[in-house]
Amino acid sequence: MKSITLIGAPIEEGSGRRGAAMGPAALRIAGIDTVLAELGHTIHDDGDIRPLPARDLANHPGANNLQTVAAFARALNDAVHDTARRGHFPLILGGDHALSMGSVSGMARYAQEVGRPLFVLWLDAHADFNSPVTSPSGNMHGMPVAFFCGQAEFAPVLPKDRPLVDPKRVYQVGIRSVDEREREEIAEHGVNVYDMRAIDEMGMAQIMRKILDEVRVSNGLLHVSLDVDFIDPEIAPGVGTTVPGGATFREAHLIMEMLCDSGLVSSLDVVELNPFLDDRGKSARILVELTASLFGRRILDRPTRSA
Ligand code: 6HN
Ligand code: MN
Ligand code: MN
Ligand code: MN
Repeated sequence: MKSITLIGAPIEEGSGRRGAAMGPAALRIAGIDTVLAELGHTIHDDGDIRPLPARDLANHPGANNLQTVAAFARALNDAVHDTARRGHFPLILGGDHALSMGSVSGMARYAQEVGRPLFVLWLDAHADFNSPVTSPSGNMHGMPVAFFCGQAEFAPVLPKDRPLVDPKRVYQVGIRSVDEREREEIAEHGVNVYDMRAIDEMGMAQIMRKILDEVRVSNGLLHVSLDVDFIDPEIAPGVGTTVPGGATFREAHLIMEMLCDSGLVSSLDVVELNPFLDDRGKSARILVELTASLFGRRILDRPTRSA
């Protein structure tokens, strides 16, 4: 059983619209803490971080709301690192995907201290490998992967000498919407991409076995970043950037079940939930179910519920 620390990160300034700041509240209302406690884990809820904007940074034309995004990145870099050092599992409740600039950087620091390589499983419709130079929108939730790989150094958001993630240890699964410059960047830097077509052709189980084998042979830590838009919008509509043709309910659960069995996962982001766009809490509930699968709920343990 694990000691899990919930860290709410109500950021929406990294996305192009309002609503994701309500994500942590919706995940709590959907019962994320009770579900995990019922599985036998110890839950510490650290509440929501509410950092003041980073006024030391100048506004940047290609990085919308940089001061707020940087403030969350700095706060999470520290909170996630401290949580992992205390021996707890950091579970970050988003908030838009820009928060992963901080959460993944914090885990990269921790991984370096314990002398293990950090791998990242990026479950998303998008590659999130833009920079202020390449981004068509300027929205920083499209930039976290480039950032924690050291490929978007345009402002002193975090120290330049911080531990970075090797792009060859990033595995993107579910991808189906990539910008032109992003496509060149992920190819150039060797990011591992399993797009929806790869899932169709190979099946999720084979993809996950390959990824988990890589992490295992390297004795790595695995950070999982789950963007709501990874899942098909028919079943998870509560997100601002829906793309048709996403993962099914079972594909998403299978990933979580295989991750649980592997015992390799060190940390998790649940991001991009926009309760304002959701359909009566449907997406929040699916995210809670998926999190439960990652922490040990099995099909035969799922209670029968009346409709
Ligand atoms: N997300 N590639 C687009 C952009 O604006 O950079 C979309 C990014 C979406 C980000 O879903 O986390
Ligand atoms: Mn994303
Ligand atoms: Mn996305
Ligand atoms: Mn590059």
